[in-house]
This record gives sequence, structure tokens and C-alpha cells, in this order.
Amino acid sequence: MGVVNVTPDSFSDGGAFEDEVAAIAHARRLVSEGAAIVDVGGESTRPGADPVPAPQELARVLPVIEGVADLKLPVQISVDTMKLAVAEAAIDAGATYVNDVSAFRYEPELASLVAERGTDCCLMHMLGEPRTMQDDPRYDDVVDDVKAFLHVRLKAATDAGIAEERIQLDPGIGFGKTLEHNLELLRRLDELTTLGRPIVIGTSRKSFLGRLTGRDVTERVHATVATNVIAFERGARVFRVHDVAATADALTVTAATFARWPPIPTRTTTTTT
Ligand code: HH2
Repeated sequence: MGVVNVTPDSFSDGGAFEDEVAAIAHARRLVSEGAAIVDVGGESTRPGADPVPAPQELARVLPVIEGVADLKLPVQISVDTMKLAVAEAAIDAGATYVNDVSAFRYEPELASLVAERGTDCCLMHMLGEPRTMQDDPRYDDVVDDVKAFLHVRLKAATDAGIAEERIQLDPGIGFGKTLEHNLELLRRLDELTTLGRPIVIGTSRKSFLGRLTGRDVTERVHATVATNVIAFERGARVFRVHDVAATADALTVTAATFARWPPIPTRTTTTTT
């Protein structure tokens, strides 16, 4: 899943793709690098971010979703939103995946929309809300607590009529979690796979990687790749990243090693070693 943030204030790429032409070109590049899903977002959820009113969020994402849909790329278009009005217009414009970091708690009617329209969705764990979520987050056991939350939200989604096979689950790395919480979730990610749905993981460029490596947000590609390799080995199957090329290569090797997929190497190179 490649990230296309159409925002002025996203934590790692804010302002880079505010112009719709640049955002559409970026989506095309991410697909050429191996993305199977492009996730278009118009509201930053970084710690301390201010909420964006629906009309403004819509004005940001809609032209980009329309533009990417017009390209008819072999890719699924996702809208990263908590808002019913934004998701509805995005689906009308060609989105077939709703990535809701509130797991349908912000606007519960969004679950009914996803059910009616038959789109895929991602339900993510977040402790609190973006403005305050990093203020001393606490858990009894972070993995058990996140798992219990995802179980409840999965049930709420199926109760709203969403087919279970349309639902993916995400522990929400960095959303109300300390460095230790994030690492514990990665280390024990396999415990979430027993929920029976594909696990999505979003570590890309996040601040816990900066705390570990001392690197600035633009220099966290290697650390991001490491976390995604770990996550694959622990059972994750959707990887939300800004740096698709590096992650796709690493996951190709990881998948061939741990999942024996694809069964036969399919690429040729110019060297023999
Ligand atoms: N992380 C971010 C946004 N959306 N969605 C899912 N499912 N999982 C995540 O981990 C996740 C997400 C935050 O990253 P980014 O979009 O790069 O930043 P910002 O929220 O500042 O736009």
C-alpha cells in the first residue's frame, strides 16, 4: 500500500503532493514501483494534528482519486478518511477501499456505507485521538488490549453488514503508543493473526524509528524496510509505506524465503551472481 498524502502538514511528506498533478504522478510512480493499493489521504493524523473539515478534506482528495481512476492503473484506490461524506464521494469517484484510522468510531454510519457499497476496509487501533494520543499512553498489555479492541471493531463491522472477507485489521503503530509499545506489537504481531483477518502494518518513517536510529524523517527508509520484513515474518500481509520500491524488493525476498511465494523466480537481471 503506497501512501499519497494530499496535505500541507503530514509528518513526513506534508506539502510535497498538495498539487493534484504532483499527487497523481506520485501515485503512478508508486504503482510502477510495486504498490497494489494507493492510499489517498487529505487529513494528517500525526500527533497534535488539527482536524480538517469534511469539505476541505474532500477538495484535497477527490481530484486525486478521480485522476488516478482515470489512469486505469492495475491498482486498488484507497481513501484514508474517518468521514462518511469523504468516503462516499471517494467511492463514487472510484475508490474501492476505505482506510479508517478510527475503525468506524468517528462516524459509525461509515460502516453501513462500506457494507452497502461492498468496498474493502481497514480498521485500525488508536488510543485516544490524534491531538492527544501520545500523551502518556498506557496499556495493561499492549498486544492483548489492541487485539481485544480489534475483535470488538471487527464484530461491529460485520454486525453493520460488512462481509468479513472485506475487512483488514491494523494495530496502529504510533497511534497512542510509546516506542516500547510499538516494538512489542511488532514482536508479537503473530498474536493478532488469530483474529482471522489480514493484518495491515504502518510503520513508514514513523518517529519511533527516528528515536531508534537518530535519523531525520527523510532518512528512515532502511529502518522502515526492517520493520516491514519483521512484520511479514510475523504474519502481516499489507504494508503501508511511503517508499514503495525499497519495501517491495525487501518483501519480495522475504516472501520467497518465508512463504515460498512466488514458487519460481520470475525476474531476470543483467548479472549472473
Ligand atoms: N498511519 C498514518 C495514516 N494512516 N492508516 C493505517 N491503516 N495504518 C497506519 O499506520 C497509518 C494510517 C500516518 O502516516 P502518514 O499518512 O504518513 O502521516 P499523516 O497522518 O501525518 O498524514
